[in-house]
Amino acid sequence: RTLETDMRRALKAGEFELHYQPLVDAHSGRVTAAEALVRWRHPRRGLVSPADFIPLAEETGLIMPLGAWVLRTACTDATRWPNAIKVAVNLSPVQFRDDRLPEAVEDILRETGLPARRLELEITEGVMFDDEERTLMMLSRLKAAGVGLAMDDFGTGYSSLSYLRRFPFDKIKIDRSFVRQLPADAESAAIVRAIITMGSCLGMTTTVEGVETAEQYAFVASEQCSQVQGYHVSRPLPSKDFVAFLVGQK
Ligand code: G
Ligand code: G
Ligand code: MN
Ligand code: NA
Repeated sequence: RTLETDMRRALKAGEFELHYQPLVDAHSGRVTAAEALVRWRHPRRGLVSPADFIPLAEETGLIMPLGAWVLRTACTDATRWPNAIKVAVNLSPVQFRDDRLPEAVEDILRETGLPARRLELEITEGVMFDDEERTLMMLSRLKAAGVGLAMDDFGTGYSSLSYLRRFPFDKIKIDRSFVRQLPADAESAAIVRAIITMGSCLGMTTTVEGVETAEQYAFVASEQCSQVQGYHVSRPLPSKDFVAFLVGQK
C-alpha cells in the first residue's frame, strides 16, 4: 500500500492531530500565541513527522483537504484558549496558489467563531517565487479578511528585501539556523540583531525561532525581538498538554 493511499485513509480515519508550540512575549515571558504543527498518529508507525508526509501531500494534492482540516481544527481549538491567545497555522505554497484560499479562510473563521485577529498564517519565502502581482493580491485579500501574516523561516530562501517592503506582512519569523550558534557566534548575533532592527523599522514584529537554551533566550530578549519560540520555552505539545501548560503559567 502506498503512502498516498495510506494518507487518504488516515484523513478519513482521523489519524492526524495537531500539536501546539507556545510563542512567548519576549518581555513578559507570557504565552501570546501557539503554532499548530500537524502529526500523523499512524497505527503501526507511531507518530509521523510532517517532514515525512507534507512533501507527498503537496505532490498529490492531498495538502488541500489536509490543510483545510488543519485550519479548521486549529481555529476550533483556539476558541477554547484563554486571554485571546492567537493560533498560527503553516500554509503550504500549494494552498497559497489556490485563488479560493481567502474565502476558505473566512468560511472557517465564520464556522468556528474564531475572531480573525486571533489567526495568523505562516507563509514561507517559497511563495514569493510565484507571480509577484498575484502574491500581492492574495496577501492583500488575506489581510483584508483580518488575519495576521507572518513570513516564516526568514533568511533561508532567496526573498529580496524589497518583498518585505512591498508585501503586507505583520511579522518576520527569524529562522532557527541563525540561532543555533548564539550567543557565542558574532556573525549570527549580527544577523539576528539586523533582522530585528529591520523588522521594527518596517513596522513588523519579530519572532525568533529555535531558542533552545537560557543563554539564547537572554540574548534575543535583550535584542528587543517581540516573541520567542523554541524548546527552551516548550516543545510542541498535544492539545491537552498545551492547555495544561497555559494553566501552569498562571
Ligand atoms: O513540527 P516539525 O518540526 O516536525 O515540522 C516540520 C515541518 O513541517 C516544518 O517546516 C513545518 O512548518 C511543517 N509543518 C508542520 N505542520 C504543518 C502544517 O499543518 N502545514 C504545512 N504546510 N506544513 C506544516
Ligand atoms: O518551518 P517551521 O518554522 O514552521 O518549523 C517549525 C518546526 O521547528 C516545528 O516543527 C518544531 O518541531 C521545530 N522546532 C521548534 N522549536 C525548535 C527548537 O528549539 N529547536 C529545533 N531544533 N527545532 C524546533
Ligand atoms: Mn512555521
Ligand atoms: Na519557521
